[in-house]
Amino acid sequence: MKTETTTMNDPAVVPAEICVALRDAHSIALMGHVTPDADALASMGALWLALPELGIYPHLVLPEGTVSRQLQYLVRYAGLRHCACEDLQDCDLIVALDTAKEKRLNDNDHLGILTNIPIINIDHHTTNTEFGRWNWIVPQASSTSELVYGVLRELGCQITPTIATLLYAGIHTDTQGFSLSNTDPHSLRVGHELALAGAQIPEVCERMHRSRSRGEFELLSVVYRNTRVSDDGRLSWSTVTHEEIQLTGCQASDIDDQVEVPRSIEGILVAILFSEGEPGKIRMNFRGERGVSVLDLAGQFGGGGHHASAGARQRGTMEEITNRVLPAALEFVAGLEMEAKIDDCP
Ligand SMILES: [Mn+2]
Repeated sequence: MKTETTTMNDPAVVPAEICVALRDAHSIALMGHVTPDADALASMGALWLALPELGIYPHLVLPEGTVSRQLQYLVRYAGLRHCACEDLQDCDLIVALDTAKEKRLNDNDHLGILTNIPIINIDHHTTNTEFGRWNWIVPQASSTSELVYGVLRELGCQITPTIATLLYAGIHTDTQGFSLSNTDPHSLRVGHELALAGAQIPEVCERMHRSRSRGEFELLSVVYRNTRVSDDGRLSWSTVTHEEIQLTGCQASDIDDQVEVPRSIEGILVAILFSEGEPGKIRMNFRGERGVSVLDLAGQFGGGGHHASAGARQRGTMEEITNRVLPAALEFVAGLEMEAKIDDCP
């Protein structure tokens, strides 16, 4: 289907066409990406809660079993409910949120029903393929939640404390508590406005940072134990095999931000976590520090995402994939013209 708008760059300017399309719709399917994170859940949930006020009937496509244990509190808190297939029969619009590619949509059984329905695509992934009829892709935005906040404001929706808490959780997570390089005046301003609207910040922080299960804690200890650093101190990586994940009692959906463990070492420019959620399928999380873009590196292995945060998947054993990826990663960091240490930290 023909693309009607692609507006980029400014998280504060909501394309008018998107608001018109939302207002004109009768029944909407809200979708996020597979293994939804807090940003995807919050973006979907906020629209789901807010749109009925405008006489628009949204349906959440959020198949059972796709939300990690750590994020189920958001589902419970906002009372999010996965729609039935028959609910989607009358849908005249899809809103895709936080999803870089159409095939990453978390839609399982629904795809058949939803073909040929126009899509509004709201996202902040640099590698978004602009698969929608209307695309609002803002790589500079901290999160899709930040963009959804703008949409709700533009539509004149009330930002209830529940909606504020959801969106705050989305922004908080994608900025890691406003600590990553995507933290800027606009994301801080939206955070501020959400706080004023009643976002439950201490609860979000406790859920995000101090609510690990024993299994997730064990999984982290495996990631710490398996962390390695290159001789030049620029690359760090860790691995978790399917067997190791199973031994901790965790599942593939529990692999989320554990790449922060190898990333946390001083002087690291690129960190990678290799995880085998399903036997023979290796997922890679790439992170770049101090402005280093890992997009090209992830792209070499069929992946994508953001400059500072990208992912890829490959089939093979852990040994095969690390043997394939690590030489490329070592070569990549060796080629970076950058000192491995910051001398004068703020
Ligand atoms: Mn996001």
